[in-house]
Amino acid sequence: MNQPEVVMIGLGYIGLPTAALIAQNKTYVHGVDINPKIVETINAGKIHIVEPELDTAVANAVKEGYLKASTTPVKADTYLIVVPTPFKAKNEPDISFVESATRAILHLLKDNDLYIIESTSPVGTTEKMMELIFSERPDLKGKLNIAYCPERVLPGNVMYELVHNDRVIGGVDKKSTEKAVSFYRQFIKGNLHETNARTAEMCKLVENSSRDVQIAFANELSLICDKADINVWELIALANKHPRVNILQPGCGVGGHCIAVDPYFIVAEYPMESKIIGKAREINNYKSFWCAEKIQTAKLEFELKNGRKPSVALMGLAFKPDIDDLRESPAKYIVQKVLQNSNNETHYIVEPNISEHNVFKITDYKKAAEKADIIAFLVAHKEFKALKPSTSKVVLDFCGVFK
Ligand code: SAJ
Repeated sequence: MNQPEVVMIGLGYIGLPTAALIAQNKTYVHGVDINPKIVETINAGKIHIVEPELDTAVANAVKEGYLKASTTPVKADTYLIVVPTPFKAKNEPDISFVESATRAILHLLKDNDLYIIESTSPVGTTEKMMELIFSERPDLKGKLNIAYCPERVLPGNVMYELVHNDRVIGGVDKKSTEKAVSFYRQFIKGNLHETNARTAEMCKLVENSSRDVQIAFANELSLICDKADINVWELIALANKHPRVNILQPGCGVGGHCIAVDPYFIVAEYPMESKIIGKAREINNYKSFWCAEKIQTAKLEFELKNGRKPSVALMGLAFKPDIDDLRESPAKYIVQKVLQNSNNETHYIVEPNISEHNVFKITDYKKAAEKADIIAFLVAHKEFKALKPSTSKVVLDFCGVFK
C-alpha cells in the first residue's frame, strides 16, 4: 500500500471508530497513538475499547489493508487530530495534546493538505494551531486547509451515529470549510452544516453545556421536592405533559468526561458571563454530595429506630444507565464517600455491567437487594427495575428506577 490519504492522530473512543469508518470506505487510513500497546492491538486487528460493532469494523479494515497504526505520523493529504483535551485544574483546559500532535506533523504538511481538529477544545484553539503552523511553516500560509469539526456521538451507539448524525464544520476560511465538507461527505450521511472555526468550537461546548443546565434544573427540582414532600418523578412526568415542556431526569449527579467537563471550557474563558453554566456545574456536583449525605442520615435513623447497624446496598457504579463505564462516575464518588464514613456497617456494592472491580467487591444485585436493610439506587440500570424491595426496607431512589 502506498502513501495513506488520511492520518488519524489519537485512536481512542472517537479516533478509532472514525478511522475504521473512513477505512471502510476503501480510504487508506494511518492511525497514530502514543501508546505502543494500542498500536500493537490495532495492527493485530483487535480493539482496546468497548463499543458495539467496532471490533468487526477494525478487524476488516486492518485485514483489507485500509487501516494501519503506528506511534508516529506519516505523509498524507488529510490530518485529523482527535486527542484528549483534559483539565489541568477545574478551570484550566489543557490543549497540550492537540499542540504536540500538531507539532508532530508540521514537517509533513504540504500545499492544499487538510488539517482538522475534532477534539473538544476551548474557543480559539483552531486559530492558535493555525498560528503555530504558519509560524513554523510560513510557506503554507494561505495554502493549507484548516478546520474544526466536533463529534457528538453517544457512547454505545458510535458506529451508527458517526454516519448518521449531522456535523458542524468550521473552517478558518471558506476554502477550508469547503475542503472539509467534501472530505466528510465521503462517509457521512447526516447533514453537514458550514460555519467558521470559532462557532464550531463553541457549538460543541454549548451542546453539552445546555444538557448540563437542563439536568441541573431536574436535580434542583429533586432537592426542592424532597423538602416539599412531593414525588419529583410524578411532578416531572406531569409537567412534561405540557406540549412545550421537556424537563430531564434527576440523578445522583452528572458523570462522564463530556457533559460534566465541557461547560468548564466556557466558564474558564467567560467567567463573568457564564453564570447559569457555572451554577449548573455546582448544582450537579452538589447533588452527588447530597445523595451521600442522604444515605448517611438513613443509616443513622435506622440504627436509632432498630438499635442495630443497617446493612446497605449501593446500587450502581457506572456513570449512566446500562453501560460498564465508571470514568468520572458520580455513583462511584458516592460509594467511596459512604464507605469513608462507614462505621462497621455491611455494604453490598452492585454494578450489573461489570463482574469485578479492583477496589470494590461486587455483589449480585438480587442478593444485595434481598439482604440489605437500606437500598440506595444510584444508577437506573434496567436490571433494577424488576426488583420489588419489601416495604420493610428503606429504599432511596436517586435516579427514578421505580418512577
Ligand atoms: N443524566 C442525568 N439526567 C438526564 C440525562 C443524563 O442525570 O436526564 C446524566 C447521566 O446519568 C450521565 C450524564 O448525565 O451521568 C451524561 O449522560 P448523557 O447521556 O447525557 O451524555 P454522554 O456523556 O453519554 O454523551 C453526551 C451527549 N451529548 C448530548 O447529549 C448533548 C453526546 O451526544 C456527546 O457526543 C457526548 O456527550 C460527548 O462525547 O460530548
